[in-house]
Amino acid sequence: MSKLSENDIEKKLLHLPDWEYYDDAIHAEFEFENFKDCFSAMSRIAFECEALNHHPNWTNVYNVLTISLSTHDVDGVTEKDFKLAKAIEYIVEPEDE
Ligand code: H2B
Repeated sequence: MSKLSENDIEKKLLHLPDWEYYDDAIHAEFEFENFKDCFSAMSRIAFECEALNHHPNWTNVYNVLTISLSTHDVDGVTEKDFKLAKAIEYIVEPEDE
């Protein structure tokens, strides 16, 4: 899986308005009603990560989930990160799909 150029990443991000690119990764923050809803989304995302064999750097504070996606193997962003970002969007904001 090859590292995408900054230009390619910015073009792809036009379809993913919740995400931004900096520090060789794409980042998003999602806020939920409460901790239960947040952790429930995290569990669903975790299954998707296992299915894709691609895993986020993430932190959770009460009802907020902060996610960074990059491909460690290439020290940058690849198609794998976009595939996972789209799966996360579908889980977190299904009405937007
Ligand atoms: N997740 C992420 N985000 N980047 C990787 O390079 C990566 C991963 N590599 N999950 C995978 C697992 C690799 O370690 C296994 C062996 O395929």
